[in-house]
Amino acid sequence: FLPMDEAIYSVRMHAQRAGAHLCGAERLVPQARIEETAATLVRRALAHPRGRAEGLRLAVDLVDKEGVLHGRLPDVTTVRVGDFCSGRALAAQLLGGCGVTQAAARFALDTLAAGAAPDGRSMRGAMLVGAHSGRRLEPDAARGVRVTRMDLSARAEQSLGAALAPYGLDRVQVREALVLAAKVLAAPGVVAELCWSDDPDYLTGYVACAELGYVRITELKPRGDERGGRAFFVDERNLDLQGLCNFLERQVFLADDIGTVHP
Ligand code: WAQ
Ligand code: MG
Ligand code: MG
Ligand code: MG
Repeated sequence: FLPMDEAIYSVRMHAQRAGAHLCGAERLVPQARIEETAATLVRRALAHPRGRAEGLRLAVDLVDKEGVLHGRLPDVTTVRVGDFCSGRALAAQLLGGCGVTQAAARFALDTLAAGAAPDGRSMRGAMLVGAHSGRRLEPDAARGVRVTRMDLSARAEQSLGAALAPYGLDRVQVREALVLAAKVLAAPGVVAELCWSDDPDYLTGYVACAELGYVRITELKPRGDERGGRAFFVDERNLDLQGLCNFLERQVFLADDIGTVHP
C-alpha cells in the first residue's frame, strides 16, 4: 500500500541461521506503516520453513522519490510438469527462447541444483551468468547480487490480488517473485532469469524474459530440497557490470501496473 503523495521508506530485513543466510524480504511503505511492516518482516524471519532465525538485521531508509523507476509486472503463465527433471528440461528450452545458450542454461541449472554458494548451500543473492559463455560474473560468488528496493503501488497490489486469486495464486511467494522479476528484467544487460525457492516444500519456480514474460514451472526441484537460488543471465557484449550491480542493489523500482495472468 503506497499512496503516491507521501514520503517513501525502504524497509528491509535479512536473517541468518547456523552461520548462513536464512531469508530476506522488504517493502516500500509510507512513514505510517514502517512499524507494522518491520513487525511483519521480523515475524517472517522467526517462522521460516527452514527454521527460526538466530539473528536478523533491519534497515529503514528514506527513499528519494525523484529517483524512483516505475515499471510493469510481466505476464504470468503456468506450465504443469510431471517431475522436476521435465521441469528443468523445459526451463532449459525456455531459456533458449530468451537468448540464453544451452551451455549457459545447463550451467545455471546444474549450479543451482548443487547449491550455488561455494559451500554447497544457497546464496543470499543471485548468480550473474553470461548468456552466451555461461561464465559466472558476480563480484562475490559466496554472497551473490541481492536485488532490493522494489515493491508494488497500492493500486497494482490490489489488481494483482484480484488477478491471481481465481487461480489460487494470490500468495506472498508469487507476489514477491513477480516484483523481483519485473525489476530484474528492467535492468540494463539482463536478458532472462531462472529461479526456484529454497523452501523445501515450494517446488514451483520460473523462467522470466521480455519475450515470454514470467513462466511458472510447477516442479523445478525435488520435495525436501533446501537448495534454491536465482540466476540472472546477462548479455556479455558491452556489459557494464558495476552499473548493473548498482541498478539491482540500489535503484528504487515501483511496479504500478500488472501484466495478464493466464490460467
Ligand atoms: N535478490 C537476489 N536473489 C534473491 C533475492 C533477492 N532479493 N531473494 C532471494 N534470492 C535468491 C536466494 O538465493 C534464495 O535462496 C533464492 O533466491 C530463493 O528465494 O510463481 O520463494 O525467496 O509460484 O525462497 C518462485 C515461484 C518462488 C513463485 C521463489 O524464492 C510462483 C521463492 P525464495
Ligand atoms: Mg523470498
Ligand atoms: Mg533488460
Ligand atoms: Mg525462501
